[in-house]
Amino acid sequence: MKKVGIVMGSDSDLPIVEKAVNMLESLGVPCETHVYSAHRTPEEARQFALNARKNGFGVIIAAAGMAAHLAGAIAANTTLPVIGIPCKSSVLDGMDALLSTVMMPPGIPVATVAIGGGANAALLAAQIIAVSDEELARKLDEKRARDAAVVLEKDAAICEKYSR
Ligand code: RP5
Repeated sequence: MKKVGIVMGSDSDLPIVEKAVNMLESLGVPCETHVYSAHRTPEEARQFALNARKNGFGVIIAAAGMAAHLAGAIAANTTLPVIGIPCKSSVLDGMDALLSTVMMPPGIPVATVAIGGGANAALLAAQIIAVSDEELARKLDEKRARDAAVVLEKDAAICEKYSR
């Protein structure tokens, strides 16, 4: 199976990235995680992206906050699918990172998830890999069914308690 590459701009992004790592682990999808910054270590970020396909990656997740150029900078150097996670900073609540990540110019796409959306980034990465992996597609279907069952249990409990 192809690996998911996870890159974060700073180790301060780790709480969000851990959600992605844990979700991938629960689905049995291998990942490799790094701290590379578009601004502080641009050459390492570039080399990671340039070599990602030949190093066995199928998708890259890039998490960054503030002037979040990491996902775009990675996408500029690979044609693998890149998923951006905008991370919330202390001053602008993540709107800065959201716009920096999502507003890519035509030609260099970044699939952007919600601010702090580590779990959905992992699920989207898994869905991309599952295009050519039926076993993983089955695991994703099973997870959807489990998640739906949890909601229906809550519905039954709330319906019983609050219906008059
Ligand atoms: C971004 O700047 C990082 O992705 C992080 O979200 C933010 C702050 O980084 P630190 O100052 O916490 O290292 O590049």
